[in-house]
Amino acid sequence: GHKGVTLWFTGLSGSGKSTVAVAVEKALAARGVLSYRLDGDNIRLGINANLGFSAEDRQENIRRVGEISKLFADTGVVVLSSFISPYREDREMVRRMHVEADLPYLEVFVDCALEEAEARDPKGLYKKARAGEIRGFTGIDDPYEAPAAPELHLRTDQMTLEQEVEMIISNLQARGII
Ligand code: GGZ
Repeated sequence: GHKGVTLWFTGLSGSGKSTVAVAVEKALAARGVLSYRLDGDNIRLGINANLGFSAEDRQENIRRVGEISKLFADTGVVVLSSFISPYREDREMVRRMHVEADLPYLEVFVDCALEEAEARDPKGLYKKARAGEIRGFTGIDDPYEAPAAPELHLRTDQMTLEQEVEMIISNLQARGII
């Protein structure tokens, strides 16, 4: 059996948050562990369709996703939440929600140099941000506050995906979560 937990992936656009979460989801499924992924693609089109990218909207995005993550974790699911979540204060709010509900919470810093994320530019958004076609883009003309003490620190510009998955799975095992 296993307990619920929220793994909170934070990092720049293009850092690899979703890629790692998908791979961890696969590894968990292979072990018979139920997980669920939350990210901008399923959240910002649905429940948070009314939110943009101002500091206030990002905070509300993170607050709602934090509450949703908490509810899933409370049912025993391993929640994989991938959001840039650029503000330390917003991430600490989500951590507090979980601590107060006595639910495990692990912050995963998906750390990638801006130059590398920008070189990847899978959706061409950095290019648009540099051209001024998108304003307030994280890392370009909007802040990203790196975590000071994440439970897990993945350097996606230096590690393989397999190493990253292994690091997360063994950490969950060491904590007795799976
Ligand atoms: C950052 C933006 C922006 C701005 C659109 N800044 O690479 P993506 O496309 O798929 O990931 C980014 C996603 C970020 O949504 P989050 O909900 O994770 O952000 S936050 O946690 O800050 O609320 C990017 C796209 O949305 N995108 N405009 N201005 N990313």
